[in-house]
Amino acid sequence: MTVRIGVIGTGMIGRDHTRRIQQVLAGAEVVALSDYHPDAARAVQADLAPKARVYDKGEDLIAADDVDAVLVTSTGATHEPYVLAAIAAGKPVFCEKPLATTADGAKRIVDAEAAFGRRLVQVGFMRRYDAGYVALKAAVDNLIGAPIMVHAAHRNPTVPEQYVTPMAIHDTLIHEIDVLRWLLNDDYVSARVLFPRKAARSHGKLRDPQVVVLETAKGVLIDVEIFVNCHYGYDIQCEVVGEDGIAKLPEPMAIQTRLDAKLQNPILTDWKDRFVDSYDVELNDFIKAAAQGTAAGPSSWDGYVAAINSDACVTAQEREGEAVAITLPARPALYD
Ligand code: NAD
Ligand code: ISE
Repeated sequence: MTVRIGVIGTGMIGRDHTRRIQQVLAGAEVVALSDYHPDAARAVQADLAPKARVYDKGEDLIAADDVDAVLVTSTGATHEPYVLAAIAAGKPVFCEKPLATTADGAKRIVDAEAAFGRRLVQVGFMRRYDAGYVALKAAVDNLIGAPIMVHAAHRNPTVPEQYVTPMAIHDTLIHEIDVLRWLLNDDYVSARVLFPRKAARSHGKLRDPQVVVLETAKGVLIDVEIFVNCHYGYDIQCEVVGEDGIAKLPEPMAIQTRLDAKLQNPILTDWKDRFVDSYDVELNDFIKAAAQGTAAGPSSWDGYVAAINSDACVTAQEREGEAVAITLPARPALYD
């Protein structure tokens, strides 16, 4: 079966996922496109999916008879209504992070999916599909003994002026928030945020860098440095300290050179290149599950938990240095 997919939001990642479905992956075809700016949808149609129909409204795309499954890749604040509409239509939906911009919004999605009674939603937490993180998880589970500490870093070369301090949590740390609880098979009980002096390249409305300290239910202490104007590259680091040893996320494959009396390894500069393979694998997982009328991988429960944790981290930013407690509600049986 070829899964007929409609894509809502044809900006940077909507275009890239359309390219994946049309040119890289098997088993699916983009048959519909929609964007708040119809010209953006028409441009993707012209470049990547000439047979796709362009809809003015995302809701009409979701309702279309020839759309089997939906990709929501629009701006974060617009995700919730589209995901709810897809659940109401009984169609599998892949939603880019964040699932919703508030924990209440994410809970409405969890409630709707639980009431529907079958998983339909996959959230775009692609790091769970990254070969490096998968290998790291195997080492954490089988080699280094029970985890005690995690040291992590999420560094971007630069961010635009519109990127303000809470976005370091909602837009950036959210990947660590998801992948580290998956990696440790644990949940967070508190968050603290510490700010060193502001880096010279950080702009007016952004306090950059910052360090988020998360404590888990099993007593693991995690420090994550977020530095989104680090200038030198896009760099994701993760090291887990266990009872018996240490496991570290591998560096992306790169050609090492010995040239001009220097030993050098290139560093990537764009997140699209760093996780290019994991985006392929996560969408492949979505297509396979959608062909069966369901969803797999990171669930709306994971999206909801990420939203609760993100809210706690933003409060912790506001209360610099203070520990903010995190409690999770009971998990519906659908997500066991
Ligand atoms: P973008 O700004 O390039 O694209 C967003 C698109 O959504 C734009 O074309 C915009 O016109 C459209 N849009 C806005 N409101 C809309 C609405 N109501 N209905 C339909 N379309 C609407 O942004 P982007 O970088 O492509 O990010 C999109 C989403 O993907 C965000 O939620 C972002 O956090 C997420 N994202 C995830 C990753 C990842 O690594 N998983 C990377 C980048 C972006
Ligand atoms: C971006 O939105 C992403 O999701 C990337 O994966 C992340 O690394 C980057 O910091 C975000 O801005």
